Amino acid sequence: MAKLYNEISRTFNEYLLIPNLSTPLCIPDKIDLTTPITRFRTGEAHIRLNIPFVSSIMQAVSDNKLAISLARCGGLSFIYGAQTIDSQAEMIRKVKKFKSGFVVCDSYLSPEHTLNDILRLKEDTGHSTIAVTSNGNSDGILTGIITSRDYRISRDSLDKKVCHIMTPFEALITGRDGILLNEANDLIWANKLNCLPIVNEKQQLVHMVFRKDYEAHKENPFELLDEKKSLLVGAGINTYDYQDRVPALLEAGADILCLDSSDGYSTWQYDAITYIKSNFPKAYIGAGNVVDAEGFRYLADAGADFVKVGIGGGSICITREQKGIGRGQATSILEVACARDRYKEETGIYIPICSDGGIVYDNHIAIALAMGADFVMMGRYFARFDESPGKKLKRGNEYVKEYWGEGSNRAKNWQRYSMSANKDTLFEEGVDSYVPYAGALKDNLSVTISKIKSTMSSCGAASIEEFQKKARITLVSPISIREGGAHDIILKDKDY
Ligand code: RVP
Repeated sequence: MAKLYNEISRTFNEYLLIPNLSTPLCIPDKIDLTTPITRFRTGEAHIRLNIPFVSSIMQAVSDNKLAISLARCGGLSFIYGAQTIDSQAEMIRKVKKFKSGFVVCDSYLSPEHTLNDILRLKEDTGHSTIAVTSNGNSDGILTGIITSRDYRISRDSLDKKVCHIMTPFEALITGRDGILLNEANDLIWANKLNCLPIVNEKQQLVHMVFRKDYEAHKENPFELLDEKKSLLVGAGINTYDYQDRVPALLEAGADILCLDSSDGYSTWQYDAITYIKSNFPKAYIGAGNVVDAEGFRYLADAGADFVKVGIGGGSICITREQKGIGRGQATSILEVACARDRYKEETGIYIPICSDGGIVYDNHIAIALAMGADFVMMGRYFARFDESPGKKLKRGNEYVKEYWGEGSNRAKNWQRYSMSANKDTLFEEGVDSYVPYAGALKDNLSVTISKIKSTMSSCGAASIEEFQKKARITLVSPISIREGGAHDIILKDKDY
């Protein structure tokens, strides 16, 4: 007969935290949000995030642009794996090459192009600074720079050639490749420049530094950096082509990998982890997703560096509806966190767990951490921002961004869902949707972080570890949940 669980499977929304004594030791400014992402024994080196957020392994979420923005704020992205090995490796390379304040130019023309070409390119890229090179490509010799101050649309003919519009190389002040950001900024200020092209010994353009970015790059205290000062980045992999994909991603500089599957309690994940650990002993690899102690233990024994928890809770996910499998996210985290703590007592090894999917409100993040998650993975949350790959569209009076599940027909990520190498998925486990557009990642993240710190202050905790030890959590009735929002009043403004 089937085993029937006695307890109800619950979500984050059904719980609240009871405040503890707050003291000057846990005011928001003193709160440390760093958290482990790879397994360790006490005192052993391991990778830590500076904030407990990672972005989902999804085509609508984690490309190189979002990865750069999130790592600059202290979190980490797992670049989506449902793409060719080459293009995923290229995205990883772009993140690793990113240098704060050094912009990679995306607008090139040759001296023979015309003002018309300038206007068209500006429209396409949204950027007004254009590099002029001998062949019109990034590998040509830099011959000049164009900015919008170099031409007047009302006076100049659209046929006017770029070579007559640009500021020629000889008249430019440039920096040498290898220059430090503060040296570049000194040159900008001393020469009253708006933009400083950085060139290599072959006179090719390698970067540009802009005056307008000065403030933005002065300080990013939580940037997640490796020992060479490059941003950290993760990559999603599958259980089918890892023998080819993993070496390419590691070669490109991926700092941590994650097996991406809707159901990770499988022999395929075990085999993939043991293969990767024996062939690339320095590689870090997360695995999942699981929802119970057995699943956790299986992947922990296989050698997973972290374990991802959650089936069916994602905002775009219809796995529970389609297959009847899954578990409430809160119940899953509580059980897996216990299993993780037992594993630590037994073996001395701490394996971080990640709560993946189903975060609707910022308070759910705090509750997930309090329940034992070391960090959270979010898709919908990040899909709303400028930096995500989805298109921004206007629907009625509001702006939205596209957000589609990896189990949708649009994503065609059969490797995440299939248990055989059958590329024809017969049913969808995800939907194609919109999410409200929310602006820049950094602005939104800073509000979310303030809320989490404020919750931790109320609970008397100055670190995530302390929060997990001290948290007191209560189940709430449906009526109490209703009481949690504004109620029994007439709201003046719905967007409060
Ligand atoms: P959410 O943050 O609630 O949008 O959930 C994102 C998570 O949902 C992902 O990290 C992944 O685990 C899961 N997902 C992604 N695609 C699908 C699907 O199509 N069913 N589910």
